[in-house]
Amino acid sequence: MGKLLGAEVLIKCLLQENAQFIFGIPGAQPLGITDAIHRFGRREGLDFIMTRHEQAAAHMADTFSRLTGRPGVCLGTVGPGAVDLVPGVYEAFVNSIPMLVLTCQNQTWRSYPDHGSTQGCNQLDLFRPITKWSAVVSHWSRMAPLVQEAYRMALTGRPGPVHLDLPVDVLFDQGEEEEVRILPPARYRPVSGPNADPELVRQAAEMLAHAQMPLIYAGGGALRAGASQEVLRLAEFLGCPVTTSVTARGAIPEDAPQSLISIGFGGLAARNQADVVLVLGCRLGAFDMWAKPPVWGPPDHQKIIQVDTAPETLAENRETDLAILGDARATVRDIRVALEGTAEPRSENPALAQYKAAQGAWLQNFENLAKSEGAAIHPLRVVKEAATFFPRDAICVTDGGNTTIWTHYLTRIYEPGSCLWSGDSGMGGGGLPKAIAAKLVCPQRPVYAICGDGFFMMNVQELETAVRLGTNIVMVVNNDRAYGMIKAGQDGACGQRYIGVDFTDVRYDRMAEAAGWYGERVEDPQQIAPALQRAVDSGKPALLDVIIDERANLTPPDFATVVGVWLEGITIPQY
Ligand SMILES: Cc1ncc(C[n+]2csc(CCOP(=O)(O)OP(=O)(O)O)c2C)c(N)n1
Ligand SMILES: [Mg+2]
Repeated sequence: MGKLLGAEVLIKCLLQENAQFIFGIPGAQPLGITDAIHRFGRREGLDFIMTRHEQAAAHMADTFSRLTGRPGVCLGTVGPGAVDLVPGVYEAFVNSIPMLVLTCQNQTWRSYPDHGSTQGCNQLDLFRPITKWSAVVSHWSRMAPLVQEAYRMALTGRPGPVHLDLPVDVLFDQGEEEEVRILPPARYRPVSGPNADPELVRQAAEMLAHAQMPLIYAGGGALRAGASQEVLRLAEFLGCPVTTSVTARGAIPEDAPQSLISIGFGGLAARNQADVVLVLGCRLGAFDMWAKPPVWGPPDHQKIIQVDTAPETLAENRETDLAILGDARATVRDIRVALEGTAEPRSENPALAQYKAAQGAWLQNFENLAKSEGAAIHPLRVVKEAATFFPRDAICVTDGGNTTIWTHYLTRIYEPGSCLWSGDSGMGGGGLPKAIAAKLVCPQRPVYAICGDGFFMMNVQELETAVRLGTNIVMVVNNDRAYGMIKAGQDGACGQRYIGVDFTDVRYDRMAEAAGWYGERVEDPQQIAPALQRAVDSGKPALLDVIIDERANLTPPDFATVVGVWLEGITIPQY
């Protein structure tokens, strides 16, 4: 046995977790890490993916996690590199996405507190509010135990990003290989569960068996747990509908017989009228309308069974009738097994057909708008053409203000990890890096992104990354020359006094071409589908710069509801 650098111990621990990639930008302090990847990491299955901004690296690590279930890893050098990671880490934190955030740090003897080093930064305090856990590896001997603890923290309870700060002297320090315990994950963290208390499972089964109109509401925890099949089996047994939170689309196929689209009238009615709701892995936050009336039923009439891996999430926002600590997939399976032993399968609840009919009528309005042949392209036309063009297993990324709202209306999602967006964080700018990472992680699946022109430009530097990695994605930029969503707010609330919302005309297609992409500007609605075909046929990453009807983009559906989520309780004076 020989000597190992601190950086080598780190890489060996990441290899145990099958981390596959470190996304980031190199620097002087990370030299030990990148060189270890070059010398043996790559050969053994861990590569370095360079981005052109650390924010993009964090979004890519988040995407890796969503698509593989394993925490993505991102890296920034001390000071600026660490600070640049923040937006992407924030998004993962808000959405409970497990991730390992690595930052390099100046020498232990001149940090905490820093006293004048270049790039000096208190990175522990920087990341504390946007990670679950944050630690400095202050000695070579602590590297393996702290990496292992980081994974344990990221993956247990409510999952989320964790942060390790790596001083450069520790990374280059050497120790005896025999003194370090590089272990397989099962030796230092749970690899499944937790399993629910059988008595609570029995009570849940009884409540569901006696319900008039049960409903299953699947959140991000159900998505992460891979609960799809179990949820559908339970719904079949109960003959009941299933709907998801807007951030857990794909937890069940949206065309499954029991599925009601999250934002659709059917799904909303079911949420309001169900007498027992089984909530799976969901915090019941603002986008869930806090699980309170008028959207949900009042607590006296609607019982809630809430299942979560995080005890602090149970009953956080809505009082529960039964709180169960447990993994969504295992708990749903246990409830079904308990039901099969005590009750008969139920025929389909008659309400489901009514909800489906309401959903169909609601959707029809948008389908009609999407057929619009007007010279100015309606945003829904773009969404519909793209959703129709790409196959069922495509991954759809969306990033934009009103563009994101439109995209949710006419895309249908059929499997976990197929709808990537900022969710509860509202974080703009992740679209391009997420699409690149999705293609890197799932090269067999078509990946397309529908982005607003505003948010697309927030990480436009990654155009080069896509070419370098050979990730042939299709990027559709909905070009209204504006921060449309904010302009819409100024339209409605500020008497059309527009400020800080209008752009000049930019040829996004030519920017993409300059980076080696296929690019095309689309101004005729009839040309959207042929342009998508040319994009795919180009054999390159491809960008369609679609000039959309800027007036139409100011009036997305249910805009007042969305604004109501942000400005709840606020009265805006009229001038
Ligand atoms: C990083 C970030 N900055 C600002 C905002 C506030 N914001 C919400 S929507 C929006 C406009 C987005 O414009 P665009 O991407 O062009 O989409 P559009 O609304 O025009 O369809 C802005 C600035 C945000 N959500 N995220
Ligand atoms: Mg815009």
